[in-house]
Amino acid sequence: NIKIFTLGDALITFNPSETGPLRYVPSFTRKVGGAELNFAIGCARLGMDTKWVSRLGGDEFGRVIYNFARGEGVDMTDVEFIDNYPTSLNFKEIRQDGSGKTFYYRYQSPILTLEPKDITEKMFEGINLIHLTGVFLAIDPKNLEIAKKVLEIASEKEIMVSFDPNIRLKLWTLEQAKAAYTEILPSVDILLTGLDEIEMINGDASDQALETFAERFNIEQLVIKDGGNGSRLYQKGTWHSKAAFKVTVVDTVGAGDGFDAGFIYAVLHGYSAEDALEFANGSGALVTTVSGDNEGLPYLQEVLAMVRKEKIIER
Ligand code: KDG
Repeated sequence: NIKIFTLGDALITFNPSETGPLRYVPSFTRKVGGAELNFAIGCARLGMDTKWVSRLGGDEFGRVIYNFARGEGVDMTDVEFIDNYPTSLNFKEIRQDGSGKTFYYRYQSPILTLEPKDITEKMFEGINLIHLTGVFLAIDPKNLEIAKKVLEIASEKEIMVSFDPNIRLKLWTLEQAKAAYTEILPSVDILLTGLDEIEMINGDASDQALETFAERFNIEQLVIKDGGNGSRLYQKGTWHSKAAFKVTVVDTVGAGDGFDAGFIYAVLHGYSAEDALEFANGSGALVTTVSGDNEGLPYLQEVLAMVRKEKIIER
């Protein structure tokens, strides 16, 4: 079976009981979030063996995240509980159109205890693809060293690398983000970025500017996610594109992670460029139809039903 590796921080996510400004929201539902964990759950639901490396608070909320991720079938071998580092929190504001704002309480994340020396070759046995995101890099400057260690092992073992910049300007500045990405990108095979993000990173998102960007960093597959407008892929000098699926949006947070999981599944299963974009669009769209950062991540049959427009028998 295909094996995926990812690494990152998770949080307890509080979803509001009502849409609109957070100051008027009286109650929340406790859920689980974290870009890389969402990705890991997405991959696991699509049937891939997925390892998530992390550190969790040695508290009740750390247990919630652990049990949730384990329940989704994620390989938790390299997840440890850390005492005296409370699990981070994220309160979400959701607007009527399903788009969101995040309010982090993320001051001393347990993942700060992860060191480059904790990354060992053994973690990568049988791994086909490594996925990193900018959220992990944004949490602490030291995490760039950890990412570099992961990338060194990737290059030694010739493991494919995907990266999602996941810009979080509440965690660092654009200048800091760009400096870190510049160090990571030369090792990236598949870049999965939002159109708004690549515009920020590159200053210009015209086709020509993106082609130059892909060539500069030697990125094999440059994937541009554009929400309701669909997605595009630049590969081997050619652009491919696919329109988005029309769905009723409830909560957009996590859609990008769902797209990433879908795209990686499709690439590792030999899909053509257009089919991979379509599969990823379907996977991302389904995330937005359910409240929460990862609850809507689809199982394989659900994406297949969407892209082939087949019916699932419901009753
Ligand atoms: O991509 C979704 C994530 O943004 C969410 O689950 C929380 O990791 C998170 C973050 O830092 O925003």
